[in-house]
Amino acid sequence: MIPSSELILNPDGSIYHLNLLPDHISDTILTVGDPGRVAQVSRHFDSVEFETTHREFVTHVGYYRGKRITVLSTGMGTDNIDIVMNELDALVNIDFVSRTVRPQEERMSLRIIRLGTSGSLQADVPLGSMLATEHAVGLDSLAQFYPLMETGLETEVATELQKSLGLPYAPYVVRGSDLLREQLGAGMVMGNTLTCPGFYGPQGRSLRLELRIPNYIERLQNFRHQSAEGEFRLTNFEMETAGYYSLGRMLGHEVLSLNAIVANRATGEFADNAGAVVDAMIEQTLQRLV
Ligand code: R1P
Ligand code: URA
Repeated sequence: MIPSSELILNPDGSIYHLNLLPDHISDTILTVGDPGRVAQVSRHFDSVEFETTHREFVTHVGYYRGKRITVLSTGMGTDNIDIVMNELDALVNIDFVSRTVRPQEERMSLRIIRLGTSGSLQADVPLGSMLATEHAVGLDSLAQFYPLMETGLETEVATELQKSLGLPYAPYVVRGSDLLREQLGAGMVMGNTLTCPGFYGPQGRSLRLELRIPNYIERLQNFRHQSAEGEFRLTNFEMETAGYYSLGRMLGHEVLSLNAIVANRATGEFADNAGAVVDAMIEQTLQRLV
């Protein structure tokens, strides 16, 4: 039995941070960083059957062309993704009455799709692109606390990137769901996404503080790893994807991160129509889900 200090339920039986009951969610979940973006998604629904808000976690559940879909905001950073992934998994794979993990044959695999914004690292991934993440590279520390199993290629990339940046620790590298990427990412740029524990220094932005790693952006732009699978390069920055991909692998959920490119760090531009780029990605994803 999982004690109430570990599996924390609110007085109405809902899970602690997300404020959701098991019946509230669907098997397909769209996640966004910005709480304001939840309505940007659900305004396309035929109807909304349930809404709740707790801290940065805003949830709308409804129907899009007859398909039940949950859209949920996560806030920023992989620390929030630790909460979102563990609590979503608990909603489907833990019995809240007996406080026990469901047997393997009763466990459910969710489809979780991040619809986020991102900054491109490469000049040939321009503003307005939509990018589907193949590998996530975590510069944050979340996966250090879990038994993440990495493939040979993932470990090689992590080790080389650590060397190339002179980092005191190895990043973690995780490939996401090929199935979801092929289904929802068709025609998009396929990329390898660097998940950073911050928007400024960790993404090489220096306003008043100098950065410790010299030529940080150039090192990331020029990083290459050759393998039988081809050439690996880093394409974009954001703040959540590696959290999703690592916990998705360990918990058994299909996860995909889709990125609307709103900044380009190679050319120094920021999109003046970021909202429209995100809208296009939302509409295309909804259409592909039904
Ligand atoms: C930073 O501005 C935020 O934007 C990106 C980053 O991952 C970070 O959360 O994603 P969202 O637009 O989904 O929040
Ligand atoms: N989100 C990020 O994390 N970085 C960017 O440059 C743009 C959006």
